[in-house]
Amino acid sequence: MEVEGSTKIPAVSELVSKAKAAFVDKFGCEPQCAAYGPGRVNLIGEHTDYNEGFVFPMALPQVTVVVGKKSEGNVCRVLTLAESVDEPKYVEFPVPSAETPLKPGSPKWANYVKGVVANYIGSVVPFDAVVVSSVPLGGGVSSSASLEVATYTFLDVLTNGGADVSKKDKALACQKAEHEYAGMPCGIMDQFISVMGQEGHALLIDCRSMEGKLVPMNDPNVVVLVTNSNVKHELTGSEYPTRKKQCEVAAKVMGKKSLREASMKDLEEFKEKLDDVMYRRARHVIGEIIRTEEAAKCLEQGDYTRFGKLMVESHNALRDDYEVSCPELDELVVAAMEAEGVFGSRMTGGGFGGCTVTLLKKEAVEKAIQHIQKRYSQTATFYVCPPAAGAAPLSLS
Ligand code: GAF
Repeated sequence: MEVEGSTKIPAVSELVSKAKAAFVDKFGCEPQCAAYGPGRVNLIGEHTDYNEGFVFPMALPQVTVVVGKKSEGNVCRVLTLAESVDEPKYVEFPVPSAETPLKPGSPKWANYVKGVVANYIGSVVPFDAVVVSSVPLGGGVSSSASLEVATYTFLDVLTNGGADVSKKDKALACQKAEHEYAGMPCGIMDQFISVMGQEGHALLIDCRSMEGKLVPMNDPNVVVLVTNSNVKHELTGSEYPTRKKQCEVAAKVMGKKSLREASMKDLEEFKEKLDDVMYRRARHVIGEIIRTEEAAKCLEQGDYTRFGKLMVESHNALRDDYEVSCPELDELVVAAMEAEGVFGSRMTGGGFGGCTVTLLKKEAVEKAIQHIQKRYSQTATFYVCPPAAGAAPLSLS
């Protein structure tokens, strides 16, 4: 869909051509196989996955592509063309073994690849590969999960394996890669949706049972607008584990395994035993889990007005109780809510910068973009994003 003011999302085939040309240039031969993993936007259900709650993301048409070939010897060689990643953009590392275990290090981008290689369920063979991506980096739309999942799917194709490994186990292996190699104690949402997304659907994920329910999202009159604030406050890294810990402590104080088990009534009952910060963190999570389940029902019923209200409630709780928003994201949400035809808007992802997600009438999108940009103090980037498919192998012909 071409929309004035929005950035065109490159087709996957374009990324493959780019990666193929770079592969020939770097390694002097044609790649044999390719795979991709999408980024994601979370419609609602923020900071609930590591509390065993509900999340409601959809896969994005922006993807990471890996193309490559088995190689001789014992070394994996990877070149990335992804923009704004740390240098160097080319790395070599051994196929992991007892004698040569992999370790995270620098450059940081390669840790996601190495982490997946180390956690791959099956035996890894040496390979040469090129990575390209259209997922905005540091935008809170899971560029890292898309790289992990693309790498995992690429290894499946490369080794003709993976057939006996469930999608859930693949997502869990990629999550482990992120924990161990990027030091980010993330929940399961990003890897899960990157593996399991389906075109024209959002996915309600129950992070306790690990079950997903696909909800159709294919009303031709309604669109999802992802707005990149183009700011990233370097707080996510340190603040994320702090939030996770606060939630665990709050659950413990209430005698619960996780905040999923706690109700608003429990929270009020234990108010005196929780300090103000912990109380507010738990209030966001408990409220957000309720909002997310309701939002999925609203989408099924086509009740976009209520869905939009829940999005705004979610944003406000993330801003005031969970304290993971920032002035730029707040500005974008206020501006979006002033525009005509907008049902709802909120920050999406970990927070402290990155993107907002807005649900609005298709006929209103161009004017909404103009309005948001006019009111935003910086330069935003806009993407109109139809719900896309999860990771898959790609043809090279
Ligand atoms: C990051 C994490 F990786 C996810 O697991 C999730 O917790 C999200 O922040 C917040 O909802 O993307």
